[in-house]
Amino acid sequence: MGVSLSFITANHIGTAGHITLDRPKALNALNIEMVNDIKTHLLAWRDDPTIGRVLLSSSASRAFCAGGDVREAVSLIEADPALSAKPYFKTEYGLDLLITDYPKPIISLVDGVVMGGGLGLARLSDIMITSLDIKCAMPETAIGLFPDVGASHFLRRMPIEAALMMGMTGTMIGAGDAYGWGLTDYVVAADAFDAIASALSDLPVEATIADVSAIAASHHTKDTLETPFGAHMPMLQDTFLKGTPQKIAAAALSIQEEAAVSWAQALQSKCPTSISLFWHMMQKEPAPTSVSDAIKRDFYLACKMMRRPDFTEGVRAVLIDKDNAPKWQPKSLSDIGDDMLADLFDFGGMSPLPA
Ligand code: QUE
Repeated sequence: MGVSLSFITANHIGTAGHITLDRPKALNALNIEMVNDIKTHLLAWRDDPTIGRVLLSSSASRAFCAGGDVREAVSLIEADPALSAKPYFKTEYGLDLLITDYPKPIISLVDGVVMGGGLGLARLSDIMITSLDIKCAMPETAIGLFPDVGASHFLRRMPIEAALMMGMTGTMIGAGDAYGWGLTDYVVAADAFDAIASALSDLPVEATIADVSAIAASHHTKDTLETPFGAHMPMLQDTFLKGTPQKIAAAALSIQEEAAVSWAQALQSKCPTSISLFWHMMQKEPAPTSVSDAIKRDFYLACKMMRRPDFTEGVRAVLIDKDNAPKWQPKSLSDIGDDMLADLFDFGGMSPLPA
């Protein structure tokens, strides 16, 4: 009807490019159109000598970004089962690679929900600044996918037991634990975002990451941050360092503490293939040597996982019908053998993510 709606805004302010995610009703879940719009601006600004850096933020305090729009991925699979959701993952991971390799500093300003592909955007940025009030998770095991967007590289900033807890159970953490574990760089009051954005826009074009960091550091909170999970390090080690996913689930079941009970519940109810894939990727496969290597491997894995019934079933159960009762195939951690994992990590004959 001649009305064009865009789910992002892009503004050139001072020496900075500002990209603001603006799809608040979907918690800024990234659809293909948004990803392509972000790419277009990043590519134009990359060669623009009047732009020194790029800021990524959200128009709504409720959410920075809830992840990829996996409902869109599922509708692509239903429309063309042969092509499947390949164009969707190509587009999303393509943006992740562009951010990773971008020659100018990218700074994320993160408030509210930051999950999955949203945490990817935030953490693949050079500097991640969060508010005191974030809800941070890699929840993909709930939908039969796996922690992707380079998570097998960037989650290793944290202690491995914390990375495994986040990726296997999808547990949400707040700003204190994200900072304490090294996932985010700075924590500031949300009402400081405007001052930070304006200071970052006033820097000279040639300003460095160190100049950006100095501005972020000057706003870093003086409050003592709460670290509810940091207080549980021994329990995290007694659970997530116990060996195979089955052993980890058994260890969680044996601890009568609220946090461990919720881990046990997650490990019993979320997708067994997703949980096993993520554990295997973190503990058995060689660690990726760079975040772009991790993203490229994620593309192969996503191509395998989107053709399994668990992905469409998980999205149906959690996001479409919302019955929260997915029927996983296979249905338990004990059903997943080494042969199945070897097959998932065999990328022979597959096409790589285009550079
Ligand atoms: C696991 C996920 C996602 C999720 C929930 C999970 C995810 C995602 C969304 C989401 C949330 C709100 C929306 C939307 C999508 O939820 O990746 O379109 O409006 O994007 O348990 O991986």
